[in-house]
Amino acid sequence: MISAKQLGLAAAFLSLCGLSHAKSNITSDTHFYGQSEPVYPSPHGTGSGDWAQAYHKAAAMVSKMTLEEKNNLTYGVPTTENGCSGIIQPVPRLGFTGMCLQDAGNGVRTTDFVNSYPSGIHIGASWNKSLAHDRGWYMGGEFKKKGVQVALGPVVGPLGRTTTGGRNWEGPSNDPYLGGAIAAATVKGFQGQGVITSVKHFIANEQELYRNPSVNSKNQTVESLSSNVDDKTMHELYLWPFQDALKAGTGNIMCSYNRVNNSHGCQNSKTLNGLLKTELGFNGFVVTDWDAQHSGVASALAGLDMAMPDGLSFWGNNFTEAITNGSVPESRLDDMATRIIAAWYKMGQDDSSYPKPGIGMPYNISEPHKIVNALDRDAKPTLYDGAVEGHVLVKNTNNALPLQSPKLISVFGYDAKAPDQYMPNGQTFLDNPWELGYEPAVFQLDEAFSTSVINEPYDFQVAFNGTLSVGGGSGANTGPYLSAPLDALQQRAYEDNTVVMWDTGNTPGLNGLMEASDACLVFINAFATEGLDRAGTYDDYSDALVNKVAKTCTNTIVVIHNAGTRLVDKFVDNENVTAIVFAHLPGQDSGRALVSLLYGDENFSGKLPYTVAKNESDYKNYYHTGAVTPYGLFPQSDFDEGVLTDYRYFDAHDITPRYEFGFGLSYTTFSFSGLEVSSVKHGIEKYPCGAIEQGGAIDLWDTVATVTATVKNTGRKAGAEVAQIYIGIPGGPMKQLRGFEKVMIPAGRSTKVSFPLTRRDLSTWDVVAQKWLLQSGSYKLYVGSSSRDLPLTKTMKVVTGSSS
Ligand SMILES: *[C@@H]1O[C@H](CO)[C@@H](O)[C@H](O)[C@H]1NC(C)=O
Ligand SMILES: *[C@@H]1O[C@H](CO)[C@@H](O)[C@H](O)[C@H]1NC(C)=O
Ligand SMILES: *[C@@H]1O[C@H](CO)[C@@H](O)[C@H](O)[C@H]1NC(C)=O
Ligand SMILES: *[C@@H]1O[C@H](CO)[C@@H](O)[C@H](O)[C@H]1NC(C)=O
Ligand SMILES: *[C@@H]1O[C@H](CO)[C@@H](O)[C@H](O)[C@H]1NC(C)=O
Ligand SMILES: *[C@@H]1O[C@H](CO)[C@@H](O)[C@H](O)[C@H]1NC(C)=O
Ligand SMILES: *[C@@H]1O[C@H](CO)[C@@H](O)[C@H](O)[C@H]1NC(C)=O
Ligand SMILES: *[C@@H]1O[C@H](CO)[C@@H](O)[C@H](O)[C@H]1NC(C)=O
Ligand SMILES: *[C@@H]1O[C@H](CO)[C@@H](O)[C@H](O)[C@H]1NC(C)=O
Ligand SMILES: *[C@@H]1O[C@H](CO)[C@@H](O)[C@H](O)[C@H]1NC(C)=O
Ligand SMILES: *[C@@H]1O[C@H](CO)[C@@H](O)[C@H](O)[C@H]1NC(C)=O
Ligand SMILES: CC(=O)N[C@H]1CO[C@H](CO)[C@@H](O)[C@@H]1O
Repeated sequence: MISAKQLGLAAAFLSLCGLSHAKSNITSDTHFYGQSEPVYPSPHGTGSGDWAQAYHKAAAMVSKMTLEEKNNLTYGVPTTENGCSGIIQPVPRLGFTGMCLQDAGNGVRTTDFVNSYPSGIHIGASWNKSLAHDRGWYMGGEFKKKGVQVALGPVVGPLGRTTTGGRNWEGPSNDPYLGGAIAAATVKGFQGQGVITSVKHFIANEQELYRNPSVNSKNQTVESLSSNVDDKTMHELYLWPFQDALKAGTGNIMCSYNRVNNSHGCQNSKTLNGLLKTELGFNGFVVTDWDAQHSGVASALAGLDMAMPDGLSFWGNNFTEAITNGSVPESRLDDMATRIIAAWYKMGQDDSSYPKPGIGMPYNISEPHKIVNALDRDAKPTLYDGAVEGHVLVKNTNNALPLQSPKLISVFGYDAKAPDQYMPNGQTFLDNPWELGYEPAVFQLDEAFSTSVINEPYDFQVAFNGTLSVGGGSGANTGPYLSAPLDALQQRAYEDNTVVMWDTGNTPGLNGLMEASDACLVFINAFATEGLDRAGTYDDYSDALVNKVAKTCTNTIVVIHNAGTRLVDKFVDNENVTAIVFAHLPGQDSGRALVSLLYGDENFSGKLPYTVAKNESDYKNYYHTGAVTPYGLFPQSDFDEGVLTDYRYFDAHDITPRYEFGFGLSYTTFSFSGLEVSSVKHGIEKYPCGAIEQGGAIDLWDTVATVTATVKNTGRKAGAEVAQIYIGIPGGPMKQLRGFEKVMIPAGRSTKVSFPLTRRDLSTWDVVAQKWLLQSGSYKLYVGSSSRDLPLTKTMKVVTGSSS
């Protein structure tokens, strides 16, 4: 028997936004039960679609396994044989070789002879799906060579709801459509190599503060944050990019640390059994985020399939007892095992040529170890193009850029040079903030947190000890080298006969020379890491540095390596600040890519994957939330803005941003014309009725309408434009991104772009029918170069067959 408590079942219903009425301090979590709807039993994987063969093979293998062998597939064991983030033991007698699960988003972590790729946010800013695919492909090849079966990425949640969220940089965008498209391409690239992707963090993991249970200053346990999300917002926003990744075939999903409607992410039956495994037909397995398991029987029944990094707390050896005494049906264990083995077969990991788990992952990188060189020369163009395309130019006045054979440039700022220590391949790896000389802010896990975190000084926000090419935490890794901006500028100076002066200390002291400089480049950054939300989106130190240089230098060019949104209003209107580049997190080819852009060998083609406000008060959720008494021990975050995040919120409240979502300049100009709706399927059913395969009802992906437009390069240089289509769906936000195409156009030439719109693209989530609803009505179409530069508009009528 399982108690209501174990299942997280309803004791009393509590409405989503009705959390403010209780007066006394809450000391037990029973108060919250019932917010997350129970969905049982856990559905068995169906092996639908292209999973059929893998399921067939998996069922055959699992049927030969003993109870203990099946059980052993479901949890990690500690090992000193390799440095994998987690391992699953082999079952040699049946030919299952085991698994290595390894971080993460920027490339293989905690090992050597691997590349450090541009981060998620950087690829989001490229708006280039084939680039995302190629990055996944080459990165996947490295994971494979290192003996990794499951790569712990890509990230599509957080989705940037909290502007200062510490992990926003790991995912591509604050917009679910852009994030989903980039993630789907990434999954296809990775899995094309035979590496299973773990798309994470499922779900509504929108801040770092309170992500895990903690102990406060009064020695009380503070539960992990509950993200309270309504059903419509869940589907239209947070679930959307996961759905794309599922459709793309991901073999694994990682459940998150946070709670959803007060039920832990890894034992929430509604999100796992309901949304993921029933509605979206997931055939693969669900793994916990590390140590995110909080129950044994309950998590198994709620749909969790694998516990990491170990089974010491809940499952482990003793989980078999829960099967034999009937608390968990053996069919659930069979389903867990089948899902895991099926994913393994589907990627071809049974092939004897697949490197053995952990073969290139030394347990301790500082001790002698066998070198497994995963570097692949063929990856070089992707590393470089990826670094180039994620730079976004937002200001360029007085023809500041591109630089034209300057005689003298001066370089300022802590972010220009290579890090003082640790690179390349030093003993410590650049994956912890404190290794950058960056001290962690102290978590104040009680009611007082808000003031103490918000007022942290600037040094909690910037990485002082050298250029920032990746954020901190499990998304980070270390490449073979790091091309720092100052090094690349000096190389270029050698070629051009330019003089480069620099002062990367804290006080620019090159007065005199600054006045003679053709350009002054100021490098600043905005640091972020897993485990810590950012203290803000701008810091006085960096802003003052920019203004100080601009006091003397009339051509001040600002380059910001930003791990998330960075406000620029402290210097954007300074007459001497002539150019601003959001350089994001380019990975190892950082400096080389930047210099090509600054000198016009390459053209800027990136666009902001988030909104830059004029002021922090313009954002709805600037800081993390949750510490509201009387729920101090049970932090709550009500997602009551619904789908109105990022540009949807700015549109709804008529707030003018500094730089809007989708914006970015080029060295050339583009015009748009000829918006046409080339086809609309009328008379189709208003609800999808197709079979459920992984990704959901298959007809959700049918093209319902196709829209075309012409983009012309009206300038004198070749360049790439990202044509974007936004749609006003009846009853929905003013407009939402529903298509984009990045096209390279020679000077003076035109290209036609086409936006196929699927049923899902045009639908809203119907909470009563529990289906995507395609409405009969007028859809407003907007096409252009950013979310606020949309010169082409049209109204498209859709008439469904069975509308009343
Ligand atoms: C709730 O807790 C706070 C902080 O510990 C305490 O000051 C307050 O008196 C408590 N209120 C009640 C109603 O117990
Ligand atoms: C959370 O609660 C809201 C409001 O009751 C509901 O719409 C939504 O479906 C719930 N989500 C989950 C995952 O329980
Ligand atoms: C299952 O795993 C445990 C370690 O957790 C190990 O001791 C045991 O031998 C394994 N059983 C089988 C059948 O592989
Ligand atoms: C997008 O990326 C691909 C692969 O790196 C590249 O070949 C292509 O030129 C890029 N597209 C544009 C328009 O820049
Ligand atoms: C904190 O609580 C734990 C568990 O309740 C207890 O073992 C420990 O002694 C307490 N520590 C202090 C400093 O009170
Ligand atoms: C498993 O059970 C044994 C004895 O029944 C107990 O000593 C041990 O702590 C249990 N292990 C776990 C991980 O619960
Ligand atoms: C069955 O075993 C599990 C795991 O040891 C335990 O949590 C549960 O309470 C047991 N149930 C019964 C009815 O004995
Ligand atoms: C790794 O090896 C180095 C050098 O032998 C040693 O100083 C360090 O403590 C080791 N680290 C771990 C986690 O074992
Ligand atoms: C990082 O920079 C800070 C501030 O300038 C300095 O105190 C610290 O020593 C530096 N750390 C390293 C590892 O260089
Ligand atoms: C811009 O540069 C000129 C020339 O150095 C200087 O006089 C002026 O004060 C500067 N403006 C600002 C806002 O610093
Ligand atoms: C936003 O406005 C507040 C209040 O006027 C001000 O203190 C803050 O510096 C502004 N932020 C920026 C980025 O300008
Ligand atoms: C990425 C891109 O648009 N590159 C072009 C930028 O402009 C130069 C000079 O016209 C071209 O050579 C690049 O192909």
